[in-house]
Amino acid sequence: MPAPPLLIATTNPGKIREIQYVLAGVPRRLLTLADIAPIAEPEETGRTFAANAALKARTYAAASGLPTVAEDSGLAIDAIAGRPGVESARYPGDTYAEKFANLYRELAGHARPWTARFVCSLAFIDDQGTSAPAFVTEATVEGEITDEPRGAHGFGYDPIFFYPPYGCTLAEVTGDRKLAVAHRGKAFRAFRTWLRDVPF
Ligand code: ITT
Repeated sequence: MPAPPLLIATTNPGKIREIQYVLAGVPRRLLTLADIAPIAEPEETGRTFAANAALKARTYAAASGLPTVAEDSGLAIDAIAGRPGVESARYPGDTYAEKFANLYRELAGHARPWTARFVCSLAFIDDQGTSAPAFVTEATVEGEITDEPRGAHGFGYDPIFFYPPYGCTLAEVTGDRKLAVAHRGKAFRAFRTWLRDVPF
């Protein structure tokens, strides 16, 4: 019996790379949005990561007719009440260099350490988006915002996210070292384990 399909529903190339790495070897035929007819990106209206993950999974499952996994993620900084949070992708700045500069402006005057976490909320829908997700999970990684960006690996806010056990930012380590400890790696490993036990 051929492996059933699984749509990885994200438009973010950094996420795709990490998710494909973690899900390699699962008994599913992994598809990305590039493999199917174009689907309009849903507006992320949820106020929580979990709500937006479910919204994305439902939208892409309904439009594609495929079992679909989606995630919503972001950076939550304690000194500024958890911002940018669910707005991380839309935080002001056309480039990440600009986003970092704007964040440093916001953080100026707030006492250090600037503790923060990355959050990844995952939702999987195995029908056509008509019911509640069959699997959800949320994972985090704790760290601190650095004084200046460092490192060229990873994507997004990785250069300003200092991970104390490694003594460097998540952009200064290889992809597999990041995934071993970070939010997306944890969430998708939990999903991978769950998928293994699902009969198909
Ligand atoms: P999709 O909705 O299509 O999945 P997106 O990038 O718009 O792509 P989100 O709305 O979930 O996804 O925004 C997540 C943002 O949070 C992402 O664009 C980065 O700015 C940031 N982010 C999430 N995970 C990150 C990570 O591992 N490293 C660095 N930044 C991260």
